[in-house]
This record gives sequence, structure tokens and C-alpha cells, in this order.
Amino acid sequence: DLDRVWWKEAVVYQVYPRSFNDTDGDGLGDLAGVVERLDYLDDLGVDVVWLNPVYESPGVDNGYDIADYRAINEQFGSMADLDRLIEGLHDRDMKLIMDLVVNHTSDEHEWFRRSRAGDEDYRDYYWWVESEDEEGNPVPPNNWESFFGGPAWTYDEESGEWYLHIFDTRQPDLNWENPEVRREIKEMITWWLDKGIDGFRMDVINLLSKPEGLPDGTDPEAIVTGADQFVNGPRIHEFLGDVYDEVLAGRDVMTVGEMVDLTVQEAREFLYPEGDGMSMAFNFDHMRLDFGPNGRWDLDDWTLRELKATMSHWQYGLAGRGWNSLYLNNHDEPRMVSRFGDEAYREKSAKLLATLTHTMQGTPFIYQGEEIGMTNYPFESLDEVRDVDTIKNVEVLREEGTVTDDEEIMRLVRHRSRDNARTPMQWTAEEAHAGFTDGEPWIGVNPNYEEINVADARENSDSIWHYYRDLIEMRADEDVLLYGDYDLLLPSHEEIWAYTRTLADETALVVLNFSRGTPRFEPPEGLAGRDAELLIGNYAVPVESVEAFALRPWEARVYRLD
Ligand code: TEU
Repeated sequence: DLDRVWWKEAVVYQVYPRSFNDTDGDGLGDLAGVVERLDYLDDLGVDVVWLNPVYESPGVDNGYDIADYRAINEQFGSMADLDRLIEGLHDRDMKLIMDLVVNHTSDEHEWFRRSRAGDEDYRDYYWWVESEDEEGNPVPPNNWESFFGGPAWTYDEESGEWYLHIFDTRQPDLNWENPEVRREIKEMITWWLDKGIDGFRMDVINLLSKPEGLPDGTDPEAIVTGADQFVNGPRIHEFLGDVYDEVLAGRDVMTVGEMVDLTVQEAREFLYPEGDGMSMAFNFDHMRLDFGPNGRWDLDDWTLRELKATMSHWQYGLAGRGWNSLYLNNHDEPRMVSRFGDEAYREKSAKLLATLTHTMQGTPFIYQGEEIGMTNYPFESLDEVRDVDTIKNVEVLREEGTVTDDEEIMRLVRHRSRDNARTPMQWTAEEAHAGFTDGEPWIGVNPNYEEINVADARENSDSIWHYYRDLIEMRADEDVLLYGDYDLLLPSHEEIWAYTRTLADETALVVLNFSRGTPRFEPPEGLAGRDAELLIGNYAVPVESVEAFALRPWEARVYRLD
């Protein structure tokens, strides 16, 4: 009695449209460019496309600053192009999920323009607070900080009040306490679902509810000051529960909530089947393992023991009580092969990481370019950086005197900047700009495109690209890999990550060597000696049974046991 659901069996491919494929030569990717590559995605075998924001927007945060929820940004094309995309996907039995960004809007949204101008009907759509010190000078209402650095409040001269923005000053936070805001958002969600999309990726969805009185943050360990107040605020489940009951219930949609600072226990309260109804969540626990004591802009080494413990904790914690999303990178994070793999063993380690995300329990998310092993960008100067988050945070590091050395700053950027993931998709070595555009790309193409590109990867049957295709096919065929229980083996081994998946009398065994060394795998009792066949691996190897063996550098093997 498996609880079979399509989104549990699906593989999702994330398209960052700005950097995917440009058809009109303006240097920015567009919707027609995604449509042009639908057969490419179909050939790879993915089931769902998650499209990053394409809505009307001034583009301060690459579309996460929405000026009109129901219009398409001209730079990406038109609503007719989006309709073609939906149709093209559905014709190929694929689905589309889009970003739902409702914690904040752009300051150019009609609601904010009116709110700022003092229109009574709209003033309370956002958070406006009057606040001054004893001398009557304006001071921020509390100590909350923006994720992009600096205070989460901006003073508006005109009205003499401050407005809240947990992200950029041009991304004012919506006031979910206001029932009109909730009504507008629910109508908008319905409008999109009626259009035929298949679900949403919900941006920073656990930040919607702010506590009464907007108290100061008190947790010095918080990801940003104030997060202990506005993460999972008091009415969050009421707000989301209402969206599910009134709008999403009865519709066969997939939702994935991006949630900052989420624990497994909290996740269950959001997720199907016990919580509000969300299909799955993106948590950040494994994205923090290489943060130093001073947070994200402080580099530290991650260890395999911690990575195993962290991801295994989610596997055990959601077993039967939720569903995991599986990702190692996206448009906000560095490239996974540069961060968790080894560029010196790029192909082997990219395949190993993919083996992991496709054989744990959960829905794998592939970020564009991952399937050819794209790497971080060799940034040499801040002029090459476009990302507001990187630029602002670097400013703060300099102002506060935390990091002032230019070389050190560039080292941070090369490891942390979101732009590492946002450089153009590398289609071919044969054309300028890797075939991404005929114009000037909005951000530099990684010079390694001559070696790392789709055309060559498809040509070579031993490539990362073909390995992804095999993994996707394998996962779809094996119930044990889809629904089997996860059990970690050798938890304290420093180089090997091994686990089993078990479903009734079926067992799969996964063995991954996260190192350049050749550690020996000793199968535990109960597995040793059992007949086995190799389902997939990144080295050629004959297998007949589960025996001890020395792994090769970055070797990955998946066995099915008889
Ligand atoms: O990201 C929210 C988020 O918390 C981070 O991943 C963020 O990019 C990082 O901490 C930088 O401070 C989401 C979107 O994915 C991101 O692209 C947007 O910039 C952000 O929300 C605001 O909408």
C-alpha cells in the first residue's frame, strides 16, 4: 500500500530563464528559448520544469521583485510564449511549476505605489511604522537585518515612516495580517492554476507571518538578526492552511516550499500528509555546513560525516511523515561539483553526486547545467558580478571591516556568489558565447565551455549527461529506489557514504567514495555475500555479489540485491 503520487516519482529540472537560451539576441534568455529546448529536456527524461520568475519586474533581484503577478516581463517574451511553453510541456507529458513570490513585491508594484502614496485602501498592504529616537530623529523600528546586508527597514521621507523589507530595499514585505492581501494572493494563485500550470515553488514561504509588535531579534546565532522572530511566525500555519483549504485542495498540484531555518519537526507541520498540505520543502541544513563562525560570508570546510548526518536526519525524520526534496545546488548556491565534488575529478564526482540525489528517498531537483557538470566561475573582479546579494554583502563586509583585502573578497565571491550558478548554459563549443546568445550575454560565459558543453556531452556516451539519463530511467523503474526506506551504514566513516534502501523484500545498496583515495568498503553482516547486480556505477565493474572491495577515486555504485 504505497502512497503513490506523481510528484514523488518525478524528477524536476530547474530552468533559470535568464541564463538558459536566448533567441532574440538581447543577451538574456527568454521563454521562446525554453520552448526551443523542450525536446532536449524530454530526451534527458525529466518530468517537471520549475521555471524561475518571469513576471513583470524591474529586475533588481532577477525577477524575485515582482511588479505584476499576472504579466510576463517583456525581456522574457509574452504570455503567448508562456502558453506555448505550458502546451509544449503537456504535449510531452511534462509539467510546469512556477515561482510563487508572496512574501514581498517590487516597490514598482501598483500596490506599493499606492501604499507609499498614502492611499488608504493600500497603506496596510505593507508594513509601515513610525519610529524615532528621543531627539526626534528617525530610527529603524527594530534590529531586524536584511538577507542582503544592512537593516531590514527603509525610511520614507514623504510619510515619515519606515517600511519593512527582509530582502532588498526595493522588495517591500507584504502585510499578511491584512485580509485583503490574503484575498488578492489567493485570487492570483487561482488565476495561474486555471491557466494550467501544475504547481508552485513557494519562495521563502515560512517568512509570511510577522509577530505582533515586531519585537527585536534576540538570538545571536540567527541566520540574520531578527530571523528568530519572523521565521515560522505565529500565524504561518493559519495563513498557509487557508491557502491550501481554499485554493489548492482538490487540485492535483505539486508545491515545494522554500523554507529558511526549518527543522524536521516543523517541516511535518507544513507537509502532506500531516501538515498544511505542501508536497515538499527545501531546507538549508546541508547548505550551511561550510559556513564559518561568522555565517555565510565566512568560509569553512564541510565534512562528509556532517553531510551524511544532516541529510540522513531528514531521511529518517520525514520517512512516512512527509517527503524530501533532494538538491545540492540551485540559482542561489554555488555549483555542486565545485562545492561538494572535486574539480580535479569533475566527471567522476559529478556522477557520484547525482547518484546521491537520485537514490535517496525524495524528489531530485536538477539545476540547469548540473547535467553536464558545470562549475563555479573564475571571477577575478567585482565588475563581473551582477548579483545584488553579493554586491550588498561585500559592501557590508568592507564597511564593517570584517574583510577588506581585495583578494580575500574575490576568494569569497568565487566560493559563495549566487552568480556562480547564474552564468549562461553551455550548449556548444562551436559557437560564440557557448551558443547561449548571438548578442552580448548579460553575464560572462564560463571560459570552460569549450570543454564543458551539451553538444559534446551528448556525443560522448560515457558523459555526465548520459549518466543522468540512465539514473533518471533507473529510478523510475525501481520502486525500491522511489519508496524504499533509507538506512545509513558506516555513519562515522570519513570517506564513504553507504546506505541501503529497503521495500518489503527488495533491497538496494548505494556505496559512494567522497574522496580521491581508495578506501575499502566492508559490507556489514546481512549484506555480505548476497547475490547482487550493479544497477549503475561511474566505473565499469563486474558485480555478482556484495563483497568487500577498494573503491576508486569518487567511485559510485548502486547494487540491487537478490
Ligand atoms: O531565496 C531566499 C534565501 O533565503 C536564500 O537562498 C538567499 O538567496 C540567500 O540567503 C541570500 O541572502 C529566495 C530566492 O531563491 C532568491 O533568489 C531571492 O533573492 C530571495 O528568495 C528573495 O526573493
